[in-house]
Amino acid sequence: MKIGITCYPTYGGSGALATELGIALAERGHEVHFITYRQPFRLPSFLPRVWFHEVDVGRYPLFEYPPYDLALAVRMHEVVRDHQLDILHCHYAIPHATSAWIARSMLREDGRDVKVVTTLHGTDITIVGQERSFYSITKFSIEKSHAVTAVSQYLREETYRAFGCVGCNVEVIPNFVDPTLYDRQRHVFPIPDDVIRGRKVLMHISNFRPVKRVRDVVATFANVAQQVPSVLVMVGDGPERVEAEAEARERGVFDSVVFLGKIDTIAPLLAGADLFLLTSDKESFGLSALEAMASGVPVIGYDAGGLPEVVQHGVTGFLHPVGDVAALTRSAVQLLTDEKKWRAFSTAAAEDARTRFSESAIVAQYEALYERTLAARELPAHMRTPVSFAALDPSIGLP
Ligand code: GMT
Repeated sequence: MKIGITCYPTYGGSGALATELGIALAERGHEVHFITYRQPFRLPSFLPRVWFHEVDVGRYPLFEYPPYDLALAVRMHEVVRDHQLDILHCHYAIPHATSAWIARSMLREDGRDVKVVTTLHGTDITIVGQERSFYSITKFSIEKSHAVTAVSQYLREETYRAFGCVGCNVEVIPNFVDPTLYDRQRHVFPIPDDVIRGRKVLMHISNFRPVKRVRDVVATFANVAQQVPSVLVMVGDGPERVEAEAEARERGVFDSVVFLGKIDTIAPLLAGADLFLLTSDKESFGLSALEAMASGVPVIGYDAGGLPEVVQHGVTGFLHPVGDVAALTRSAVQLLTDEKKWRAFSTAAAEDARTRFSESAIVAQYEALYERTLAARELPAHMRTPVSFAALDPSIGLP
């Protein structure tokens, strides 16, 4: 098949997953075209059967807000036309699924067509998509996609709850990891010994957005450090980094926290971690938690969103109610002070990541979805049963 993939190319789970999926599809013999404004951060410069098409957004002085959605639609239209793509796979609904709908409408004017698959990743449904300014276009774009997937059961249900959906089918296809890359044995931990000095390593990786509650990461660490000699490695960057730094200063642990900023290749870092902390109050899946698990790192986090579908409480990590830093601390100390228990959790996490979230099995699910979508005949507009998106919660998004 010939597949176009559009995602956010910058640091973030949806872009990481979309890129890994594209690479895996190309390895299986498909032709893959990434269409976005920058080379995705996890895409190496050259791979057989992989193309990158940059979207150039004109910077005319009149445009206070340059219309990226339109430039993307134009590029999608060109790439589908010039490379005869079968599928446009949009990761994150806004604005990608909308641009795909425009591109498809333009193609149909030329007597061509393409099938649109949209994967919902998280805040496109749980936060941004529910904002008044985006609600109806998000609903419309999901409705107009030929197939829609969500990365967890939680996100599927949240899509139905927030947008209402009669006569549509959101399929759950979970995220996956490359088991050969996220392997504890394979890497040398890059942080020098004179920084770690024999202490336990707690790690957090994210885009430091408010939803991640990074102050809770630091607060948990500060409590743990009083009982177990340890260091906190913070990977990534974003609006709440200053808050995390402030929390570290206020709690007197700033010297034991290493802020690394944005790092593209995290597998070697995870290979040296003892615990992974993820304290989001809404996490549709938690790809970084899965990458940690695959690397044999137990996860401590909140029992929120789709994270319980990834982390098995008491087996591969511990999950506690949002805000319960004391419980996070207890679980962390328990694992860090009981070597036998830590080893059991570490082994279970690595195994679970490889079985329930196996790359080959999940990529095959996407292939099957593409095939079904291509095979499905579309009824002419006048014969289609209207899909009704009735907002179940009247407070969301409606004018
Ligand atoms: O939804 C977002 O804020 C962005 C997105 C990203 O690009 O990091 O994150 C979401 O997609 C990831 C990949 O599917 C999931 O692992 C994350 O849980 C999800 N983030 C949230 O739900 C906050």
